[in-house]
Amino acid sequence: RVRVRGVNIHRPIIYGNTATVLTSKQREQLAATAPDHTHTWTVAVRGAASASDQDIVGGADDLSYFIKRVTFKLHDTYPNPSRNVDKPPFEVTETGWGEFEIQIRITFVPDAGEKPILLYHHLKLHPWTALGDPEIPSLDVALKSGPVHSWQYDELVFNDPFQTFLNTLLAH
Ligand code: SLL
Repeated sequence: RVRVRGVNIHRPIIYGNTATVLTSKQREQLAATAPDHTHTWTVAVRGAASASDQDIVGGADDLSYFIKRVTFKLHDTYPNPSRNVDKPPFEVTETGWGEFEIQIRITFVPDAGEKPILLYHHLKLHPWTALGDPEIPSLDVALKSGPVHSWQYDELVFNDPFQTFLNTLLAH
């Protein structure tokens, strides 16, 4: 297997979460199993198309040609906190009551010969509030301000990639 020396190629991604306050109907449905849950949220890793890629539709967000698995390590209060996702969309949706740090491990396809990389995301449930207001707004206030979004842009960089992996990346 040949490495292509001096080449580095990157793939832009975003990772993070959206969160919304549970409706009273959703809370009713959870009353027996998780009466303390207040929010539903989705944590995800997605492709970030550059402006010039905007016209690439369908599959622009499918990272499975170079990502084999994304493991989202949730807080220990969750059953089976280590969640493996082996196909797109690389995301986990859950309900809960609290914010915590999520460890995101990205494993590449075997052809890549790349070590997994670790990212950390602080799950954000509560909207930002004005100075002097409570840091965690009441559910009524949060409901009115709509879904919370917390996303990071990043680039997965491959230095001296294997020729076959480089071809795979360039073919997409
Ligand atoms: C806190 N350090 O104390 C954080 C921990 C844990 C969040 C937050 C529910 C889990 C479940 C859940 O939201 N855990 O019931 O399955 O704020």
